[in-house]
Amino acid sequence: MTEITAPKSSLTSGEFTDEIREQLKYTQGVTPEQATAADVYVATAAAVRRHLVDSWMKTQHDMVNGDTKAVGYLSAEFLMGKQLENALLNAGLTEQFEGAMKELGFDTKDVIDAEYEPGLGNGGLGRLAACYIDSLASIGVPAFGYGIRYQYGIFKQEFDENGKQIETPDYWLVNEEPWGHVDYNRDQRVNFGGEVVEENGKRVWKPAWAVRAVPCDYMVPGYKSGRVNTLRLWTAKSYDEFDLLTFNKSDYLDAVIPKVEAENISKILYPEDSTPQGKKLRLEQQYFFVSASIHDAIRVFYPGEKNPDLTTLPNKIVFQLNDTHPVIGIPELMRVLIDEYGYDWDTAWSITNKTFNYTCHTLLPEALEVWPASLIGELLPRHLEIIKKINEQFMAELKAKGVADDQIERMRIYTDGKDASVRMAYLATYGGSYVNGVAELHSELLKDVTLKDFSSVYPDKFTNVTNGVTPRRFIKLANPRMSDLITEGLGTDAWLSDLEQLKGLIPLADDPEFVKKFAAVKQANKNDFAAFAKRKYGFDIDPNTMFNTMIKRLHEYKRQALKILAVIATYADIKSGKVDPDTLVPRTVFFGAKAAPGYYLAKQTIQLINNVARVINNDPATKGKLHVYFPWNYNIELAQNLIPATDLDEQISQAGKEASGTGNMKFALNGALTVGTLDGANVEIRERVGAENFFLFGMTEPEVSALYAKGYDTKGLSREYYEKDPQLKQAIDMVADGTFSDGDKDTYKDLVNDWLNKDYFMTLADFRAYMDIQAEIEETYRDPMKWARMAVLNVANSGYFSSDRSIEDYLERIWHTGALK
Ligand code: NBG
Repeated sequence: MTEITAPKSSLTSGEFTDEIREQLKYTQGVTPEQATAADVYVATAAAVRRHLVDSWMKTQHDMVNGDTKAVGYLSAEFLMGKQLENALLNAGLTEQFEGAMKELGFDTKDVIDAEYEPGLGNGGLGRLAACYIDSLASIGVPAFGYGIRYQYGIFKQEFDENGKQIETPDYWLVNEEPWGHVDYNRDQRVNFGGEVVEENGKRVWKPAWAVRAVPCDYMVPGYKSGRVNTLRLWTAKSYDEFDLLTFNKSDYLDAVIPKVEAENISKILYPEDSTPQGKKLRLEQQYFFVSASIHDAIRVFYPGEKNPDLTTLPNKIVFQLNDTHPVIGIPELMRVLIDEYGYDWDTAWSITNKTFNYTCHTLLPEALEVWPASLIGELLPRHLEIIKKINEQFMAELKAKGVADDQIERMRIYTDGKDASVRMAYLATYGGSYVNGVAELHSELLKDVTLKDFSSVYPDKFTNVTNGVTPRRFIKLANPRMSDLITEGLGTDAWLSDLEQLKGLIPLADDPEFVKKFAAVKQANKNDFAAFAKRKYGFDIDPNTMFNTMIKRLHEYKRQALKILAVIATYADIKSGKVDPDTLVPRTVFFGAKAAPGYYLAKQTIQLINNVARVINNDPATKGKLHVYFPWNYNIELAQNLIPATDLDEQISQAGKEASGTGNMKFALNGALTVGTLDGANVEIRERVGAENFFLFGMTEPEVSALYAKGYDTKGLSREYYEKDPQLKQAIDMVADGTFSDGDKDTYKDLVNDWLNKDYFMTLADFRAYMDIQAEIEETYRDPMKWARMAVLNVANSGYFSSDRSIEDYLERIWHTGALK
């Protein structure tokens, strides 16, 4: 085995140029003169991979042969973002790349732009998984990310001429994808359907069909660790490419049905699940990648062994269940141990229990998956038997512990009766060792509300790991100017692997020179963003306005509606002459958000925002004072460009609804100030950056609960807020009267109806507090040095929110393992 290769700082630009030339010639088959930016991108990717291969192999070798337990991060989503710059950074080849591009006559931007961003995730949960595998590799913990290589990622968002969201398929594999290595020789068979029969006193699953799971491996290079882990994403293939008999009968299309059915499993991220077929496909996906991954881990850790001693499995790998999507892994491992390897139930249970842990990422009941037992029975009959038996054992255990009958009933994993179903969160809580929430408040609410029955019986299972983000991508790559300034301020760049070192910036907040430089960095980033937005979207943005940003999935609980109502209210005040626009802080408001295709009110909100933008941006009355932009298709690239340019970040969810948030961390770390509620990780951000450097507003979680108890959403109490607040009333009336729909009063009627009669997420109840805090924000912004000082203190005190720290917490509290020696 070769030694761990430290980043190749010794490689010259000239040598790297030659390596790229060689790839162009032998892989791409083009001369440097013929090459396009896309060719150079592919060739560079291949050249970088070569520098990572030795470390990758060495890491795998040490993982299997050493005594350090590995982590298997099972996740339906990995939202990786573009790979090239990150791989260059972690391979220590950034400068060589810049030199090589000069020599070859290419603009680095064009080459980086040629990469198509893979969208194999929806939002925070998938991006968190990507940050975590970056940190695992950077700390040197051996790990696999296990997931699905969807052929289509999250939809591509466009807006039509009415401002409505249009979803188009995101065929990210349209061009050569140079990062993944498809490994047909390490495939796995995944069975489905059929029945379970009794044979020699044993339950035997006779599946009806099978698909072939083919892994595609992505290297996950650590930053300056010399370690490279693996992201293994599975593709579904058919064992029957083609049915010749059918074809010969001239049923050409029917001949490929089995192939199409098999390949559908990895076709698309989160298929619409409002139909029974959609539900079935989702469960198929979940089982597909989890089953393949579990078998893969056994193959990796017990190479060539016919009768491996799987009682040692928990010493080899610990599986983290990223939300409920991979929870079918618990009965799957039981089945593998009992049916395939002959272990008795109790031994299998003990192994399984030690091997799995569960992270919950939500408090919204609808996001905790519950599967109809009939569906599990149809697709995975043996698993349903095992789940029922787990449930029996569980209930007996609870009884033995003296738990009251009504509580035991509430805690059922498997619910009997005609709508029998399986509660995946409960299965995960009982079936694994630990359960964690993703921010302190969230973990408390999980313990005290959502999973209260469980925490009362198994208090030691519950813990918290507050989310984090990787500083490599979200500071170093996204914000090179600020990174340089930080390095200058601290006299070292060691902060990139130990983010708490940012604390060293605290004294510099009182150094006017440093604060001025910091403000200049922000301004330069804003100028850059304006240019980027012009290039990409055709927007004409004034970089000398306050950049006020709200980027995240579109959901009622996140309350984009609150933001847009506040914008409308300000607009109305200008129009009516109540406010002299010259007294306002000029502001550009940015939204970025995708709405789930079937989520009606979320889509109406998008349409409203687009039309508010259209009306305001074309009104001379607000010119230069208030503008709204909604760049479509929000993705990692947009985040990396917009976050460093933002002055004010919106984290305004209804308290008690946002499990954590991770955007909030990225903004604070890039010197944006936050306006936010006491929700999710906002609470911890505020604690750390200091209450005086955070714009807090709105009801707290207990206040929200109290207002529900009064019947806020059921008795239509929101209308009282509307009636008594003229500014709010005017804003809503403008939405209703057609101001933003060319006079049509019907366009937003469902949205308006919802606000006035239900308003479950209490947008109206928090409106006044929100307007008041915005006034305070304006006052603060008028003093640029004060604002910049607060921003410096946000950066200096947010080091805790590095995903390296989150991983250290997982290692200590849940995984009980560490870096390779
Ligand atoms: C999301 C939460 C966010 C959180 C991310 C990552 C799901 C189910 N949950 O608040 O809404 O930051 O997970 O933990 O996507």
